[in-house]
This record gives sequence, structure tokens and C-alpha cells, in this order.
Amino acid sequence: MKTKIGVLVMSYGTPESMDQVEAYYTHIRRGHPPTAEQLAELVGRYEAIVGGVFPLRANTDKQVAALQDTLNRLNAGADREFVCYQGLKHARPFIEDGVAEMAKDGIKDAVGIVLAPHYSVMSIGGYIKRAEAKAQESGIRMSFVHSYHLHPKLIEAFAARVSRKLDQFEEAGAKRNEVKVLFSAHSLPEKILEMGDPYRDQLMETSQAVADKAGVSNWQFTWQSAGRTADPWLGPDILDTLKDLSPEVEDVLVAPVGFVSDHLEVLYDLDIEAKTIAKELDMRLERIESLNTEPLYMEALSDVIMNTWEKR
Ligand code: FEC
Repeated sequence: MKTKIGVLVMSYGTPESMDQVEAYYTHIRRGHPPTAEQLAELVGRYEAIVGGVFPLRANTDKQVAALQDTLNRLNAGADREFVCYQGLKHARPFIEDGVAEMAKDGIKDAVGIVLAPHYSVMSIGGYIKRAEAKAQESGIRMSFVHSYHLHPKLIEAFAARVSRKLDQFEEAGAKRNEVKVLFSAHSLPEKILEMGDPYRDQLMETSQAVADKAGVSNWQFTWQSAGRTADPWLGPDILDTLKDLSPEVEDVLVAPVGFVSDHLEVLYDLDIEAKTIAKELDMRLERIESLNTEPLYMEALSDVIMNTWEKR
């Protein structure tokens, strides 16, 4: 009989329906409900997304299923079987629900991974802390993948997307090396830098590796989606970067390497908000396709999960 290894696949989470947005936002704010104005603003952003109100939910479901298939394809002849469980940070099934489900199925050993490649104590660190606490309570031995921001298959998948979009710019008459490639990721409060957090450095390393692989020299890194709090957040923000680049730069390709899926921060913050500013500045702004269930991404995840399991 094959040994069953649990894989807790963690992701940000999104509401299931409009009437859950308030509870979701309250959870993100660590139990502090948003004001009516803040809530209306977030509801407005979800309503503005084209092609589905909460795309992250279906995308995460598909990623978890594809990961399980990939892991078991790669382990077809082995005496082990990987079983994936979903655990979301801010919505059901919560991280703790995923661990409880594993315990219910009799899983004794597991690996945890987050669908985000870069480590910060404020992001991945938070997921791991919650999963670890619940695993200890449930008697499950768990090891964790902390980051995979330089995995060759992740870099290859991003670089192929950058190259494909640059081809399209060329076909539309632009000069390839005049297209400014903007690598981006979710901003975090500046205080993470004083804590020696690796998040910014890891993002720079991913950006450099993708640029090298795609043969791009005209690039820079910019932040996006900063929270609406009084703390200073890491900048420059993409909207300011676009204003700074104008009018010298006319063609911009955004590569949000901090994200792996189509969701609000990509479909609204880039495809609606950043595109609107770019239009006002007479710039052409395009975005690389999200990874979603890209096979190379699934293989990168499988590889780091198997390595973490073997080294536990
Ligand atoms: O599609 C969706 O429904 C969810 C999209 C979504 C993703 C996402 C990823 C990250 N976040 C990170 C950090 C923060 C910090 C705060 C914060 C706030 C929000 C709010 C929404 C939201 N985030 Fe998010 N994030 C997504 C959505 N995020 C909505 C609340 C309104 C707003 O500020 O826009 C500030 C919390 C606080 O108040 O203290 C910090 C990081 C990531 C990438 C890593 C990951 O996926 O975990 C880091 C997707």
C-alpha cells in the first residue's frame, strides 16, 4: 500500500458571494470591520472585474487539482501518494480547516506550501504559523516550503510569458528594447525591511532572473496594491512609476511576478486601474498572462514539495 502524504496548499482566499465581502474584509483587518465607505469601495472593485466576480476561488480550486495530478504523475512508480488539501488565509476553507480535514483522513505526515513564491514574515510567515499551530494540535508532522522564487521552471514560465508579449509589441510596430518591462508585486509596510525580511531581495532576484532568461535589459521593479493604512508602504507604486516614465516611455509590459493567479490585484489593480492611468498618459500598457495552472508552475511546486518531503 502506498504511503499517503498530505499537502496543504495555501492561498489568499476570496469571498464566495457579495454578501461575504464584509466578513472577508474584516478577517483581512484582523477582526476590525471596515467602514461603510471602505466596504463600498471594495465591493465596487469586485463588481468592476470582467469575467467573474471572484475568479480567485475557481483558480485556486483548479491549481490545487492540477498540483495533485502533477505530483502523482511524477510519483507514479513510487510507494507514496500525495493528497492535496486546500487552506485559505482569509476565507473558507481556512488554513485550520485544511489541516483538520487531513487529520480526519488519518494523515500523519504533510508538507505545506503557499501559492506565492516569495517569503515575507508578513505573508508566507503568517500562513505557516497558523498551519503549524493547527498541525501540532492535530498530531500531524508538517514541514514547509518557505519560498521558491528562483526555481528554474518558475523563471522559465514567467520568461516565456514576457517574451510572448514582447513579440506582440513588436508585431504592433514597437521596438522590442524600447518596451519598458515593469516587474511588480504586492507592496508591504516598509517596516519589514528593518526586520531583515527577505521579501524585497527575493523579488529583485526573480525579476533579474526572468529578465536574463527573456533577454530583457530595459526593466525596473515597482510595487502595487499597497494597503490603505497610515503606515508607509514599500514604493514606488506602479501608478507613480507610470507617471514618472511618461512621456519618454510609450510602451509598458507589466509582469506581476509576485502573483501566480488571476485575481482582484491583477484584474483590477493592473487591468483596470493601471491601464486607465496609462491611457491618460498615452501609453500602451499590457500585462503578461497569469500562471494559473501552467504545467511548468505545477512542476516547480511539485519539485519543491518533493524536496521538502525528502529532506524533512
Ligand atoms: O481576488 C481576491 O479576492 C483576493 C486578491 C488578493 C490577493 C492578495 C495577496 C496579497 N496580499 C498581501 C498583503 C496584504 C496586506 C494587506 C492586504 C489587504 C488586502 C485587501 C484585499 C486584498 N488584500 Fe492582500 N491580497 C488580495 C486582496 N493585503 C481586498 C483589503 C483592502 C485593500 O487594502 O486593498 C493589509 C491588511 C491590513 O489592513 O493590515 C499586508 C500580500 C499578498 C501576496 C501574497 C499572498 O498571496 O499571500 C503580501 C491575491
